Parts: sequence; C-alpha cells; structure tokens
Amino acid sequence: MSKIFVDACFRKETPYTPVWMMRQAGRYLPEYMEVRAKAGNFLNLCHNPEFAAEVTIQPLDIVGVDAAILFSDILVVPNEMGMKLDFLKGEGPVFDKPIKTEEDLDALIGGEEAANKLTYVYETIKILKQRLPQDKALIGFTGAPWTLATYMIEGQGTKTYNLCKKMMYSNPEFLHKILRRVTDVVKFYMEKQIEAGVDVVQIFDSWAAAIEPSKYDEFSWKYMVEIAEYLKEKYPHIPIIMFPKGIASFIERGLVYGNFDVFGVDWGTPMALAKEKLGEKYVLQGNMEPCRLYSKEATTMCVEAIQNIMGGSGHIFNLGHGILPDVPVENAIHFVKECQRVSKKA
Ligand code: 1CP
Repeated sequence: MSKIFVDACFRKETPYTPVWMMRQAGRYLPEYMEVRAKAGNFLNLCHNPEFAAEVTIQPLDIVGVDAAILFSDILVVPNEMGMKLDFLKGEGPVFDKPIKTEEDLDALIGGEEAANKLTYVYETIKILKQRLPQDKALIGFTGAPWTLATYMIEGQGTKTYNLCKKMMYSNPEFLHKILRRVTDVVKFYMEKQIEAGVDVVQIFDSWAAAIEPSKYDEFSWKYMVEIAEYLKEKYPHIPIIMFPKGIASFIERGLVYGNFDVFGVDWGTPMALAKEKLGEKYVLQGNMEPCRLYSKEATTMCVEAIQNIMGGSGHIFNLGHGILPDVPVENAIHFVKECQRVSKKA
C-alpha cells in the first residue's frame, strides 16, 4: 500500500496534501504526560521502546496527522558518544562535561560503534513498523551536526552560543574536527534507522540561525548535504527532509544546494520566497507560525494562505517549528483538519 506522505515527498499525485507537526508527540497531549509519568522521566521514556512507540502513535490517533515521527531526542547521539546527559526540570538538557579540549573529543566514542549503542531507537522503530497503519509513514530523524555540536560545546541550550562561536573564529579547525566526528556517527545512525524500518528521515538544524550567513555552508549545510548524499546513494527510495531553521537570507541568495527531496521551511521564511527559490527543485514542507495554533481563526487563515501559494502540489503541510506545550489539543486537531480540507482534491 502506498503511503500518501512518502508519495508527497516524491512529488507524486496525492488525494490531499499530507500534514504532520514538528514535536507532535509531546507535552500538549495529556496522554503523553501519562506515559512520561509511568516512565519516570524524559530520558527513561526515550530509552524504553514500548513507551516510546506508544507516544509516537498518539498524535496519529488523537490529532489525525498523516505521518508519525519517531519519539526520541536529538541529544541521545552525543549521550551515546559518551557525554553524560540530564534533563533538568525547567532548564532543559545539560551535559556534565562539555567539550573543551582535544582530549575531551578524543575520549568520545565515534562512528559505527556509537551508532550501535542506540539499540533502543532501532527497537522502537521495529515495534512501530508492526503497529502503525500501513498507509502511515514513519519519520526517523537526527539533529544536524552543527545543532548537536552547540549542545556538546556549550553543555546546554544557549542564547548566545559564545563558546561555539569563540571556537568558530579562533579555532575553526577544532570545530571542524568536532563536526566531522558527529557527522560520521550521524551517517551510521541514519542508516541504522533506515535499516530498522523508517520510511523518511528529517535532519533538524534548529540552531542554524546562530551562524552568520557567509559561514553557514562551511559550518553546517555542507555536513548536512554530505549526510543526505551518503544516504541517497544507498537508499534512493527513502525521502530526506532538511530543516534548517532561520536561514531565509541563505535561501534568498540561492545558496541552498544538495541531493535531498524535501526542504522544511521555517515560519520566518515567506512560503512564496521559498517557492520561488526552491520550489522547482525540492518539495516544500511547512510553514505555519506555531503560535497561530492558539487561535483557530488565525490557523484557518494561514492554512488557506499557504494552500493558495502552494496550490496543492510539491507541498507537505507542517508548522514552521515545533508545537508548544500549552496549545489546546482541539486547536491542533483543527489545524490538521483544515490542512486536509483545503487541499482535498475532488
Ligand atoms: O517531556 C518533556 O518534558 C521533554 C520535552 C521534550 C520532548 C517531548 C524534549 C526535551 N525532547 C522531546 C522530543 C523530541 N525532541 C522529538 C520527538 C518527536 C516529535 O517531534 O514529536 C524531537 C523530534 C526532538 C528533537 C529536538 N530535541 C530538537 C530539534 C527539533 C526542534 O524542536 O528544534 C532539539 C533542539 C532538541 C533538544 C531538546 N530536547 C528537549 C529540550 C527541552 C531540548 C532543548 C531545546 C532548547 O535548547 O531550547
């Protein structure tokens, strides 16, 4: 049975434009909070394939999206490379020993050995392949090397990125060494997710906007393209979605390149601009401002506007970044229904 989401990624004709939401499995769902409480904490949830599979499926049943995204976190990768990770209440992720020196980097596990430690992720995928309806796609994912490196160098989320940027301008060779190590793990990690059964993969470069545009290719995009090209060569039937957040000027100047299928448009980039610059080469995903979900009217207006620009082809509906934890579930359902309604073909 063909999957509408996979078909749309390859620009095939579909009965309507499929829709999913970044961070669709999460705290806005009371059912998620229940499973998370059973697991004890967030990392336990990621490590337990039964629980992770359960929360992955929730948004399909509750919200009606057309694809499931594997429940995990981007930070399990540096964690399995040997960096101790905690999620502190109210503060987010914290690594106890951020990378400061060559010795710190050398001490980390690399390549396939690190990817092999993520067995709970592959186990979750295998469970999901059995439980997901045949017509729904499963999206696997990773953080982009740059976005992962920001946490590995800063030790936590950051507003200023000063440690990463100090390294970028005063010791770029070392930053490249870190990015190389992460890229090599991520290639194996994505490959193993595909072998375990994901139908599509997405690379999240959530902190792309922290890099000045003239340096974006050097420190992030080229590594993402390397991963995409490695996977495309081996698995041409698996669509690849690139989501770099906050790089409208890079798009505008025609600097996006590479062998992948879908470009995820963030909410700060006008869809019309993305269409003009990228719409011929790539299917576009996105891009409603997630806070519109607080208002059903604002949601409907935006869904219609995006539909008018995209015209129901070469497009996948999504938010322009993740859904926030205090969005009413009924508004998320409304968004999904509106996307399916406005794009339905007679
Ligand atoms: O339950 C909780 O309290 C934890 C909240 C939470 C959740 C639900 C975190 C902590 N991660 C996740 C799941 C998650 N993370 C998914 C699941 C699948 C889905 O989308 O439904 C995905 C794809 C991610 C990816 C992720 N983690 C990104 C990239 C995507 C994005 O939103 O930009 C990033 C940057 C992270 C790091 C992260 N994980 C969690 C937190 C609090 C953070 C830090 C964010 C920050 O630094 O501001």
